Order: sequence, then structure tokens, then C-alpha cells
Amino acid sequence: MGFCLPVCKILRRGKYFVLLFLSLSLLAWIATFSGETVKSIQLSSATTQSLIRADSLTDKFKSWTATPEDLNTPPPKHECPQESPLLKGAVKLSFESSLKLKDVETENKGVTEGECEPVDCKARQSVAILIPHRNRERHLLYLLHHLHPFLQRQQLHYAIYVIQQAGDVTFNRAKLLNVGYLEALKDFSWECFIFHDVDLVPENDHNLYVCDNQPKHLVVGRNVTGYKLRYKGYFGGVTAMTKNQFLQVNGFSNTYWGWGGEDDDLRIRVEIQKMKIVRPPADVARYTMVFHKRDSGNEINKDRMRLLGRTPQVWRKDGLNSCSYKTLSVERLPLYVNVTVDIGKPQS
Ligand code: UD2
Ligand code: MN
Repeated sequence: MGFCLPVCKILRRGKYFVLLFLSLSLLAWIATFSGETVKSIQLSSATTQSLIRADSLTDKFKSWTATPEDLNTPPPKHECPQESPLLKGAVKLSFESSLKLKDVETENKGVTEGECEPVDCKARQSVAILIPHRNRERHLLYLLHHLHPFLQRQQLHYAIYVIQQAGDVTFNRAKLLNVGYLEALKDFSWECFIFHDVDLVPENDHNLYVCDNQPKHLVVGRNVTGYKLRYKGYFGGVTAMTKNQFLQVNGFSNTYWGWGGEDDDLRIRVEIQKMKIVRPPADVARYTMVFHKRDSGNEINKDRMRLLGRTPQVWRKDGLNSCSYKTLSVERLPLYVNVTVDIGKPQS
């Protein structure tokens, strides 16, 4: 017994310790478990809310994590003035035989892949210039040389498209212009189109390459015709039509192979739609036509009068909506987009 007393005391106290330890563990476990439950309940309701607020949170997050570039983004540009302060009026044109494509590229460093826009204001119109072309390289060079600075002085957003007819089948200016319209719209939603002969160089930058609420004929006079309008309904050389005006007339006819008639056909389409051709004043709508002879492969179209007679009957199904062609290449050169197409051949 003398030995048992202290040992039994320790054992009895130990029992309390064990009990105390067990109850503390139980309390700790209950506390942890209930904490998790509360947390998971809170989380599930928060998930719904966080879904709802996801957008605004993303925005906030973006603003917190904005990079220095974002912060340096310039404010939106103001619209360019109604009349560009850069216009010079009548300019002296030069046609140097020594001119090289490289020179014109160097003079137009602000142009990328034929496209340019004003640096410090927002252009009033986005304009695609469409040039039908085959074997007139020299003329194209002179035109690019004058047209790029001319369009920049007018503070336009513009791009130049050259549509090359592949092969040596008879030339079809009108169909190439339809192709140009369709191809250019794949790049950008141009609101205005200028259909432009390769050999006509504008002499006065007040002749604005923008569209009006009516189709516009820009060539009142040429050096070769004593700067006189050829005839009242004349609609050849350079014309400006909005995307919708051109769509409304179903574009050009595709059936004029060889020289002549296609410009009058377009005028008939415009008249059928009750639109009225407008022209800038004669003293600004002046052009120099680079001298040329009739090209081989573009002989006079003897069928043109017959074709013009049936325009009112066929315009709905002959035009943009029936223009079939095969694009052979689209080259994005520094000064223009070069679209080479196979447009087929006349149907005999
Ligand atoms: C007039 C019209 C033109 C068109 C043509 C009849 C004017 C100022 N122009 O031009 O718009 O109606 O008669 O089709 O009235 N081309 C080539 N390679 C060729 C053939 C033609 O690139 O082998 C292109 C080039 O863009 C040229 C245009 O087609 O400027 C019109 O051909 P043109 O210059 O031989 O005809 P032209 O001066 O009588
Ligand atoms: Mn010509």
C-alpha cells in the first residue's frame, strides 16, 4: 500500500488529463468543421455574385494592370477640317523620263501597302482608288508620283488598287473595275470608290477625290481636248461613286470587251436609278492625259452601240452580281495593292 498510494494518485490525475485532452480535441474538431461549412456556404453564394460582377471586375482588373503603352494611347483624333489647309490649287506636273519607282517610294514613306491616312486628324472619307491596268507601267509610275501627294494634301484615308488583266485576251476596263471594287471591300469597308484611268493626272488638288450624294464625274477637261467637256453625258476617265451608289446600279457591265461604250453604259445605269451626275467646277476638274496610242488588245468594240441599247433590260443581271473571275495574286507593294486577275474572255 505504501507503494500504491503515490502511483494511484498519478494514475487518477492522468485520467483527468486524458479526459481534458479528449474534450479539447473534440471542441477543436467541431470548431474546424463548422468553419469549413460556413466558408463553403459563403463561397457558393459568392460564386453567383462573382459571375454577375465578372465583367466589371475584369474592367477594374484591366485598369489596375494597364501597361505603359495603354496609358500612352493618344486621345481620339478630331475630324479633319472641311477644307484641307494643305491644298495648293493648280500644280505644275512633271513627267521625267528618269523617274524610278524607288524615287516615288522614297518620296512617300508615309504610305504602307498603298494605304495612307492623315497623322493628326481623322479623315472625313475612306476612299479606294481603282486603276484598271495592263502594259502601261510608265503611266502608272507618273500617276503614283502625282496621286500620292495629291491625296495626302486632301487629308484622305485612301488606298490605291491596281487591277491587272492577266493574259492577252481583249482588254475589259469595266470588268476589271468591278473586280477592284469586290477585292478592295475584302480589305476594308471603303465608303467611296474612284474609278481611275492610268493615264490621267489631276492638275488641281481642289478637285476632291471624295464622294457626294450623287455620282461624280471628275474629268471636265483634258489637255488633249482643250479642257472642254466632250459631250453632256460623258462619264469616262475618272468617276467617284459611293459603295452604295455603285451597288445600286449593279456596278459596271461585264460585257464590254475592247475600247468604248462601258462608260456610257454606267451613265445609263445611273440615270435608270434616277441619280444625277455632278461635276466639280471646270477650272479645277482638269487633267493631263499622258500621250498614248491605242493599245494592241484594246481595239474598238464594234458591238458597243448594240450593247448600249439593251442596258435597261439587262443591268439587273449583268454587273457586280454576275462578275466571275479568278484572282491569280494579290501583292501588297509599298505604293499600291497589285491584284492580278483572269477575267475570262468574250463570249462569242
Ligand atoms: C477613254 C476614257 C476611258 C474609257 C475609254 C474607253 C477618257 C478620259 N477616258 O479613254 O475611261 O472609257 O475611253 O474604253 O475619256 N488600259 C490599260 N491597258 C490597255 C488598255 C487600257 O491599262 O492595254 C486602261 C488604262 O487605265 C487606260 C484605260 O484602260 O487609261 C482606258 O483606255 P485608253 O486610255 O486606251 O482609252 P481612252 O484614252 O480613249
Ligand atoms: Mn487614255
